[in-house]
Amino acid sequence: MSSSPSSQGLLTKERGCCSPIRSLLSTMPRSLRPSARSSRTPPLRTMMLNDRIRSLGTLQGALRKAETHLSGLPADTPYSEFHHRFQELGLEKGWGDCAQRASETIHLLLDLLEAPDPSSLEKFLGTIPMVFNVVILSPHGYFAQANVLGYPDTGGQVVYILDQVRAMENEMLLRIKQQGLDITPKILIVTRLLPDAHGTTCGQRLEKVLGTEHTHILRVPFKTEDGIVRKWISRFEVWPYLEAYTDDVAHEIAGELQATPDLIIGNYSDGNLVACLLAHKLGVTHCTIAHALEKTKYPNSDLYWKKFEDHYHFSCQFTADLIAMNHADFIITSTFQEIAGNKDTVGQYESHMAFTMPGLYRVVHGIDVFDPKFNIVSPGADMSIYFPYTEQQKRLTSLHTEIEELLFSDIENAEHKFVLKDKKKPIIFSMARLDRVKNMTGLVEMYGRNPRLQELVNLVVVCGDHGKVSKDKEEQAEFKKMFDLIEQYNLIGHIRWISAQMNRVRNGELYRYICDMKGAFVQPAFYEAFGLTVIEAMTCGLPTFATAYGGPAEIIVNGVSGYHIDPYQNDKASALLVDFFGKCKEDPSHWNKISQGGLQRIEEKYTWKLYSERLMTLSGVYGFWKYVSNLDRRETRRYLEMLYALKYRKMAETVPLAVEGETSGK
Ligand code: UDP
Ligand code: LCN
Repeated sequence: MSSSPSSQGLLTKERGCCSPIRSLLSTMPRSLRPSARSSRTPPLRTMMLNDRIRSLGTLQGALRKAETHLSGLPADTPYSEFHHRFQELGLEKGWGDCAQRASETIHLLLDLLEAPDPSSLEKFLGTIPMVFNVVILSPHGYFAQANVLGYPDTGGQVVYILDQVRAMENEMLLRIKQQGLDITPKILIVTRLLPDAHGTTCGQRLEKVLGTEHTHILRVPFKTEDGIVRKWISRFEVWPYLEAYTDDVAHEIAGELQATPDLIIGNYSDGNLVACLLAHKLGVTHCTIAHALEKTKYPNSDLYWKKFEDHYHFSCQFTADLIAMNHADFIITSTFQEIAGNKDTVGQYESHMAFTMPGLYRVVHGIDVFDPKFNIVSPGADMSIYFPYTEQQKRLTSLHTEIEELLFSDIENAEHKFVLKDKKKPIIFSMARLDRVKNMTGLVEMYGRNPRLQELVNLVVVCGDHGKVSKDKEEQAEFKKMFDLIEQYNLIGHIRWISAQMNRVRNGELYRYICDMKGAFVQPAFYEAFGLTVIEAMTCGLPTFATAYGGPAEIIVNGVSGYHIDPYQNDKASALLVDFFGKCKEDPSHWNKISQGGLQRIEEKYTWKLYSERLMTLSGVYGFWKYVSNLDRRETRRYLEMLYALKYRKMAETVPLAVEGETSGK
């Protein structure tokens, strides 16, 4: 079920180098193409080439003349001063905003026409204007800019997308400016409209994303024959709504954008399926981001799918994942291990290569993990919120009274339970949704089993909500287990259990406050696809101990920028922590060394700036490749259509619809 060579292969295919170059000429943007004409539709704008260029020969001639013309101009000559000459030659806006940039773009294309090589092709495709309208799908859960984090189904994916769009918009604006264009980009995050919004903006149709100019959240409701679905629906139960939802989304985005998107990005299984259906329908470049597929989180969930089916509906989910990942023009992952695993664990994608769901189907070629459509583009943390504790002039000291109340007050209320006895000790801190896989209860048990660790440090966990009874079954069970463990190990006086914290700015200062106390962050998950909390803690300079299963194993270089812990070996993990805090007591520079190591690792690999530059370049490369390889991929697409119509659709119909009137998941 795979296809599509990389940019590496574009120029070396059998058809010879001229064919892709001819395609390059025909894919080069000449105008913006609005999808439908209406009174609000902007006029068509010509870009890069006009009608004088009708063949490769005339293009080459024009480029050489333009190059000669530009060589006689000062490097910073604005485009307006040479646009008449460009138009005479058949060249329009889009080559660059000044003589030097236009000359570089022309030079690149001439090189490509004369001596093509993959890296110049990638550079050229990343330089020319290709992407102005982007649609990002993330249907499930509460998607909003405030008051949602930490609830079931609402975690890092929301943080990731909100940070991603800010970085992408900046990068798009920068590129558009450098290309010498005056086009306004648009990004739409499409999520579900939840009429029962519960103190959030999830019931609002359109919401501007803070810190952006041209990015909005567009909310479209799930509908059935009975009308709009009001209640929250777990991510495991969204399947029967998605086909009708896709049609509604297509209609809404056409109205909002007044144009066909240039790129559609899906997130997680449901978003990826809707993105796939939309991209298929509109013929648009399709990118998928998995975040955390369930197959790796629930061991043996394929073999024992029947046991899980009533609650998790993995039959729908795994089929949807196969369809979306094979349809995608390119796939973005946060780490290498997410694709192909490491010596100890199976990668998220790797686990879809071959598997059996007895009585349902056997997958012999689910995905090719060597397919060049896979790209590692790692996210970062918002550096205006998460910055090193040492940057004293930026520190939010006005929040310290609130933070001290949260950590140390002697009161127990809906926000925090249990009181710390010795408030001077360093803190082991952890924060996550109260999913079983996050293993927050495992951390409490690990701490409870080691009296020496209790002597050295306090434990502070942020998870769940003391103020509400959860409707999520896993969360309910974890809640009970946590109370039981605190009692069993007699942890009162050593532990503080704080409810989910929605204020990211304060959370940033909280990580730094724990740095001031020479504490550490522990991420104990049984499996963590990536782990934004790990990145946030390290970006603040907090030494981090994180699971060896999943992304953190790659984010952290063990012993240098933090430590790996094995969530299945509690005593070994707690011994490592005892060793660390013991060493730090004797030699405080040890703490600084690990803190510095973490900061350096982040700077080198995990920033949104690096992310957005790469994503925009990839969008150009794969947009071009989609055009060149359309014929080759037709058979895969037909097969996927069949899988969707004959298998997936029937499975989705078996998932029960939500019963209105019951209270929602928050
Ligand atoms: N988060 C938060 N408050 C909480 C729990 C989590 O703000 O009570 C944030 C956390 O800072 C991070 C995200 O939610 O930005 C969780 O992302 P991660 O990748 O660690 O895990 P996920 O929830 O996506 O599985
Ligand atoms: C979902 C997860 O479970 C995390 O591991 C990731 O960090 C997050 O999405 C963002 O990709």
